[in-house]
Amino acid sequence: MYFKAWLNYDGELNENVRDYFQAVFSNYESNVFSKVNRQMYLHAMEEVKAAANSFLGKKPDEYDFIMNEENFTVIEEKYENTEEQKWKRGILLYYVPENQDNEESLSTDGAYEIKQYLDEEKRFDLWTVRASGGRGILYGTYALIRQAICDGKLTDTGVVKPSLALRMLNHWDNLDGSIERGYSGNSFFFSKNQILVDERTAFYARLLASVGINGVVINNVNVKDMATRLISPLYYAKLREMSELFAGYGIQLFMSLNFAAPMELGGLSGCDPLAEDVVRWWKEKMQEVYREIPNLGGFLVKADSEGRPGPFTYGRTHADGANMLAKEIAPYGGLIIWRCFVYNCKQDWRDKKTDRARAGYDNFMPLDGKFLDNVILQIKNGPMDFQVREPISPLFGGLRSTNQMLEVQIAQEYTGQQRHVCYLVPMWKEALDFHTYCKESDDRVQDIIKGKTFGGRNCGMAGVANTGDDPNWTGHDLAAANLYGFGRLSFDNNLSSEEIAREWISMTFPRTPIVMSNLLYILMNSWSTYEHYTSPLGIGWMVNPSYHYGPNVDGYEYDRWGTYHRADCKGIGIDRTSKGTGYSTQYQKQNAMMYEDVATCPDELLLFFHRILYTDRLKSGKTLIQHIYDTHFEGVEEVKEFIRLFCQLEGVLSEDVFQRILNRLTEQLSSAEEWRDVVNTYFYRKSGIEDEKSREIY
Ligand code: GCV
Repeated sequence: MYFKAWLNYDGELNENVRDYFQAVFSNYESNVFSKVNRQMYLHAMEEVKAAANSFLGKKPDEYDFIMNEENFTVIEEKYENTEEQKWKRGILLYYVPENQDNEESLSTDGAYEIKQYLDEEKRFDLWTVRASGGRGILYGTYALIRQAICDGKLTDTGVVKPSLALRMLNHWDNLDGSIERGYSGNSFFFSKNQILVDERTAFYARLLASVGINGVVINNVNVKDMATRLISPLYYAKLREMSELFAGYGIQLFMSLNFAAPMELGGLSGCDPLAEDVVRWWKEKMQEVYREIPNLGGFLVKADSEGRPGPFTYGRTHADGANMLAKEIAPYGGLIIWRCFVYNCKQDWRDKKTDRARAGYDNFMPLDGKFLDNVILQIKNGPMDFQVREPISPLFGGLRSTNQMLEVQIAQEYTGQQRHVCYLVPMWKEALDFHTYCKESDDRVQDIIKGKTFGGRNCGMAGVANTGDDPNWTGHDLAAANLYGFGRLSFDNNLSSEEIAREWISMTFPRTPIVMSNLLYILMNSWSTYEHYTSPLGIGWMVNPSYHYGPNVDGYEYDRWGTYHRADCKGIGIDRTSKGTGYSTQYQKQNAMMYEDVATCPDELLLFFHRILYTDRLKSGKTLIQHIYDTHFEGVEEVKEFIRLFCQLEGVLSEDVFQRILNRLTEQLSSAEEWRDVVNTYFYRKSGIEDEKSREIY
C-alpha cells in the first residue's frame, strides 16, 4: 500500500483552469521519437489524463495529430469534426524537433516552454507544452499541472531549463531490504536479496520525474555482501527491467560499487587499480554490465572511508582508483561518481591539531585536475557529516579543474530522523548560494555545480533519499516536503524555500488558507527550531553514538575521550583557525579571514571555528552560556507552538493524516524537552553558572 503523495490531484480547481483539461491534443507519432523519448511522451500524456480525471471526474477527449508544418490546421480540422466546437479549450503536448530553426534554447535536455496558443478567430484556445525531448515534455507537463493546482491559473513560462545537469538521489538501501539511515520502513527496491520491480517502482519514478530528478543510485554506498553481486548475472535481468522503467520517466539507473569486487566477486588476490589483472577484470565486467544493462548511468563509489576498501591499500591515490574505472566505463558513456567523504575515523582527538573537518580537502585538493572527464567528485555540503549546521566544504571554490557535485542528506539522520519536522530546503539553499570567492563573479556553489565557474561538464546535485516502504513514503508526512524540495530546488536553483514549501503544501493537502499558513509556518521555522534545542552554534554531534537520535553531549562516536567539543569548566568550541587546526585556511582568502576572526565569524558557526568562554558575549549581547540556556528553552516552546498551530487543522486534514502528524509532533516535543534538559544540565554542571532567568535546569 502506498499513497500518492503530491500527485493525488484531489480538490477543487478554478473552473477556468479546469476547462483546459477537457481535451488533450498531442502530436504523437511513433516514428518521430526514439523509444525512450516515446515512453516519456506517453507518460506525459498519461499524467495529463490522470490530472484531468481528477479535476473533471472523467477522462478528457484525446486527439492525436502528426507533426507537420500545418499543425494548427490539423487541429482546426479536428475541432471542426467535433460537435459544435465542444472542445474550445485544451492542452497540447507539442514536440519541437531539435533542429527546427530558432528553437535552440529548447534543445537543452529537460527544457520546456508552456505557452498559450489562441487562434485568430478565437475558436480554440490551447495551452501548449513545447519541448524537443521526452524529459522536456514530461517536466513541462508536470509544471502545467502544478500551475493549475498551485496558482489556479496557467501562465506562459518562456523557456525553462534545468539549473543543473545531474539531479540525483542516492539510496542507501541494502539488498536484504534494510536501509542504512532509513526512517520510513524498509526498502522498496530490495527484499531478501531480490530486486523488486512493481507498481510501486513505477509510481516512485513518476514522483521523482514530477520534480525533475534524472538519476537514481539504488543501493547503499557501503556495498557489502550480496550487493557486490549486483554486477553479476544473478541480477542483470531485473536491473535491466528497472532501468527501462526508469528511463521512461527520464531517470537513469546508477549503482554503488564495491572497489574490492575484483577480489570478492572475481577471486583475484587484490584490487590495486594499476594492476593489470584488476584492470582487465574491470574492462570485462564493464563490457558485461553494459551489454546487459545498456541504460545504466554509471557507478557511485565510496572508497577508503569508514572501513570501505580503496586505492590507499596499494599506495595509490583516489585519482588512480577513479580514473581506472572511468576509463573502462567511458566507451559506454558511463560516469564514475567518486565520493569525497573520506576521513580517518581512528584519529586521536586528544591531539589538538587533529581535525576531521580538514580531511576532504587534504585528500582531494592535491588531485585537482587529475581526474578524467567522466569522473565527478561528490562532496557533502559540509566538511563533517550532515550536522544541523556546518560551514560549506572548502573543496567548493578550491577545486578548479574537476567535475563536482554537491551532496546533501534528505534523510534526516542528524536532524530528527523523520520523527521531528525539519524542513531542510533552507539549508540546501544556503549551500547553493554560498559565495566561495574563487572568482570575481560566478563564484557561488551553484555556479560551480552548474559548470558555469570552471566549465565542468558533468556536474550537479545528489540527495541521500529519505524514502522507504511506509505507505506515506517518508515516515513523517511532513518529511515529504524535503524530497519534493530536493527535486524542485535541484531543477531550479532560483526557487526560494518558501515557494517550494507553498507548492508542496498546495499539491499535498486541502487548499485552504489555514492549512497553507499554519503548515508554512511550521516548515519554515522547523530547521531553526531543531537547531535551537539541539547542539548550539555549529558545534555539532552531541547525539547518541551510532544511531544518532537523542541527546548525548559527549556522544561523538569516534572520540572515546569525550574531547571532541573541547568543553571544560570555562568554555567550549574547537579552534579551527590558523592558530588551531588550520581548517579555516582551506577557504579562499575572504572566507578564511571571515572565519578566522571571532568578530566576523557568523554566530551560528562560532563554536565550529572558535573556542569561546561561557562568559564571552555573542553579537546578540548575550553571554554564550545564556545563549545556550535560552535557545534550548525557546526550542521547546517553538515545538509547542507547532503543535498549537497544527491542532487548528483538525477536521480540515483527513483524520489519518492529522493523527499521524500529531503523533510525530508529540514525540518531537518530548524529545526536544529531553534535549533541553540534557544539554542545559551538562553546561550548568560544567560551568557552574546560573541561568539569568532562574528557570529550572534539571
Ligand atoms: C552510508 C555517515 C553515516 C553513515 C553513512 C556515511 C556516508 O557516517 O552515519 O551511515 O554511510 O555517512 O555518507 O557514507
